[in-house]
Amino acid sequence: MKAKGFLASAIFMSAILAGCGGSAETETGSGEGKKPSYTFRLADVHPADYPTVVGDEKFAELVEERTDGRIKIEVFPSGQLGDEKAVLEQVQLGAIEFTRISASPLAEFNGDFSVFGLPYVFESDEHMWSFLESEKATELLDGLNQAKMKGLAYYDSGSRSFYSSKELKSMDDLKGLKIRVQQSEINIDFLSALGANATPMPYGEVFSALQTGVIDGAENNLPSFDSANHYQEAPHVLLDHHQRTPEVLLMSDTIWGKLNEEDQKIIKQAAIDSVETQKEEWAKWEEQSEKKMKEEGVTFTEVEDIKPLQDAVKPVVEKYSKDYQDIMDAIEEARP
Ligand code: BDP
Repeated sequence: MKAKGFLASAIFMSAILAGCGGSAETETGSGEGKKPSYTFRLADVHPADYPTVVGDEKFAELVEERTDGRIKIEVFPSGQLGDEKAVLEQVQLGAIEFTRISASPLAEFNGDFSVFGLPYVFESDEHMWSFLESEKATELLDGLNQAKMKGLAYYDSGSRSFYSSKELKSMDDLKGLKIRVQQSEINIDFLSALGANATPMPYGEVFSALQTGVIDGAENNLPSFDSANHYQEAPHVLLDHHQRTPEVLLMSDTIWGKLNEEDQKIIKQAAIDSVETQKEEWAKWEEQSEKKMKEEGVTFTEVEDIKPLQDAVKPVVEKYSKDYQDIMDAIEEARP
């Protein structure tokens, strides 16, 4: 069985390496002035009008403009190229060139990224951004090259809170509930510290798992709760803002290494320049989703005092953060 599995994946791998990945390289101009042209793909799990995809499109537009059309990046929204974990594996191979991804699944590829899964460490969006704009956060992006990825920029993703088909009036109501979480080890420890059962699964499966009752709830920011229709099945929201997990725009390091310096610079700068558009769209969506959810009859309960929660999850934060005290210090320093 094992050998068969290996053979199958070896065939699959060589199919990818043989060029099923979609990047095409040609050369334009002649003689000394020859410049390479490429067509790349960028994967995102969200629908076309979602703020991250608007950011992706802005990035693609800037790259195309600044290379006079030599580098085209085609954005594939709605998880068309696979769930986030599968896409990351393809990015490592260079079979998918770009992706916009949540920082959470990156923890499996680079342990430092689990910092963004630590609960209640950022007190506000302002705190998160002041960290994301620090040197330490740039170092974190750069560290992704060990996992064959090139981190380009952070995008906004607000804060994550719990929601359920069952009434949620306080954190005690979470006890015993099956809650879908992003696929990371930290979330399993975090939920069990709250007395809930973590059920990791890909984002694209959450809606039907809520419908069939496989899970009692999930957790996310409001734009995702809205655009993925989770509110229809889980209309009780408990706003505890437990995680502020940014989005990351990244590229396959294998492909990055094949680009000349001029193109690398253009890509890096275009990613940075697309952040503003994404953040503006994000702010719009946060407001509009909240308004829409209220009109749809979703109930919201704000958790006023997070201190007892911080105490409850302290062992979890300590367990993971001891591996990167320097990052924790930088988060502390970024506190507004
Ligand atoms: C959303 C992120 C998306 C993740 C999703 C999740 O934007 O990248 O796939 O959460 O919960 O907020 O998995």
